[in-house]
Amino acid sequence: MVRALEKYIRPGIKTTPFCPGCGHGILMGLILRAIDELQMDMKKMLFVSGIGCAAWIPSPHYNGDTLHTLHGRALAFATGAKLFNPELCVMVISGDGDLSSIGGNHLIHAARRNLDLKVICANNMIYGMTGGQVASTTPKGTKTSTTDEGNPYPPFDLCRLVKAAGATYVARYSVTQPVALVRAIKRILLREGFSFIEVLSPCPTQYGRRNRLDRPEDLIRDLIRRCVTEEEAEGMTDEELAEKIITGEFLA
Ligand SMILES: Cc1ncc(C[n+]2csc(CCOP(=O)(O)OP(=O)(O)O)c2C)c(N)n1
Ligand SMILES: [Mg+2]
Repeated sequence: MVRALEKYIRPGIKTTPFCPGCGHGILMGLILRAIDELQMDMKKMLFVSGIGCAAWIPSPHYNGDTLHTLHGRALAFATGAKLFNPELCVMVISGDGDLSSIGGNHLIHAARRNLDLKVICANNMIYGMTGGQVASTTPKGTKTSTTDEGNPYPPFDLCRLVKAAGATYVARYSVTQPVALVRAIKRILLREGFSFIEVLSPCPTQYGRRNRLDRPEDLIRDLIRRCVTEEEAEGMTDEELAEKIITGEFLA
């Protein structure tokens, strides 16, 4: 992370818990870059996370108010904080398992109510912190510690899910698209209503090594190869699209 962003890190923090090649550290820096570019007042912000590797992104690293809550319940805490103090800019940063597996019901109902919350879901498509179990976002066929022969079920498309539920801003970017991602984070910081960004974040330790992508650069290259825009996707056959991930702003 560049020195200019160090002021946003809580004094005394020297390391992060992230493995080499984990995308969560990249995301941690990009959120701070968006905050810095907008000169947001950290005293008017609250960062809420649940439990998981991704939940460590704001807490304890960010030098502001953070709530590190219960697994799956980040949105419930965020809702309470926002209702109690509507002036707060409340940003939820948590994992795919936390927000959409155990926390899936909170996610759809927060979107349905169009609560003024900024939600960033770090999607590594697995339960990283607890040993690489299958999640609601794990692609069909993927090997995990609980699906040795490949996940038999299709994953949630989180963007379509929250859009259908009532979110008013929905986007998906990968940590390999930092410029577009920072732009999207700035947009949600400046708007009102339920805003959701799904951020694809590689996990070499739990996802990669079971799926022949064990070196950090393999997963990064794989993400760069697979991410396409909606326009690029339009000209592709179903077969070509099967392994692609469509990124961009889906509702703005
Ligand atoms: C009620 C409850 N159930 C299960 C757990 C165990 N647990 C902690 S984190 C986690 C999964 C986190 O996955 P995700 O949100 O995707 O974060 P990642 O580690 O992948 O970044 C699980 C199952 C828990 N802490 N509490
Ligand atoms: Mg995860």
